[in-house]
Amino acid sequence: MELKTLPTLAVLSDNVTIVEIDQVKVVRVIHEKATAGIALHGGHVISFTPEGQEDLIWMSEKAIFDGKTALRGGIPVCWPWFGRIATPAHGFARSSEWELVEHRENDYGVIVELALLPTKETLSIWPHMFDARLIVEVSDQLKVTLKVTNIDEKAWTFSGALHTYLNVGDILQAQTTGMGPEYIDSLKGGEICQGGEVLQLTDTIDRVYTQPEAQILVKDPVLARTLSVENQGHNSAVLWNPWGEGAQGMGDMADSGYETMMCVESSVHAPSIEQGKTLQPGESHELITTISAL
Ligand code: TA6
Repeated sequence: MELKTLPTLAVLSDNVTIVEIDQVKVVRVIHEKATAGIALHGGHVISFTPEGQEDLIWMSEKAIFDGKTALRGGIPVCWPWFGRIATPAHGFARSSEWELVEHRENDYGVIVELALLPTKETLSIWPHMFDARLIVEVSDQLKVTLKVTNIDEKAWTFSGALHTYLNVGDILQAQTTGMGPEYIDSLKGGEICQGGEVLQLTDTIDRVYTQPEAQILVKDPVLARTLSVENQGHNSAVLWNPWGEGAQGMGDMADSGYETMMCVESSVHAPSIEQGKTLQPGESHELITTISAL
């Protein structure tokens, strides 16, 4: 995503400006360490490009920036649930308007904080009071923290994911390690399976790995780098690629889009809306992903 050339709508500081892509406002960070974009629609990171690198994040050239549709690519914030266990799929956070609450910067990098608070609409979908923050730290690496706090008088339960689309040179050549030995295969009706150590994809994949290692590595010989994903506050890591047929079925992904992306997600997976992580009134939880190129 070429952010640097977009016209500036507002200047917030030396490193932080607001730009617009169609109907979506984007917080643009330009720092000597890296450039990044965070859309207010969805609280959605759409780009992270450390100086001298290709973007680490894949964004669909056909993503729909109409301010309503969830963006295809980037880091969708799936919350307060993951998947199709309720409607809308992956929760409402990724299609809600977030608010920019803070930005700070120094020589090390820039921190941008967005907030999502309950509205009439969110309460009609999910009747709970919450305070959700997305803290995006842009430096040599990208750290994204989804911090959710229960500000209700009763406990509530959530699942979710930071659904990162990684940018790879060629999916057929990318080698992934660290996903762990066991996965739930969403393409086989949730069957529990055992996996190999090195994954090199040749077809569609949709798996929830239940024992991921602390660091997941994606070796990319084409872009001559290895991407590192380190997750915290999760109970699983999802690996997804729709492959050709899946891409053809999506209006917002080019038919060949699957060839250069791979989702490696930090997830709190749950089989139903009643299950997941429960927060008592006043309690918070942080779901984190840290991404870098080695
Ligand atoms: O994370 C994997 C997944 O849940 C897949 O099942 C796949 O459908 C994908 O997310 C994308 O979902 P979306 O609703 O964005 O089309």
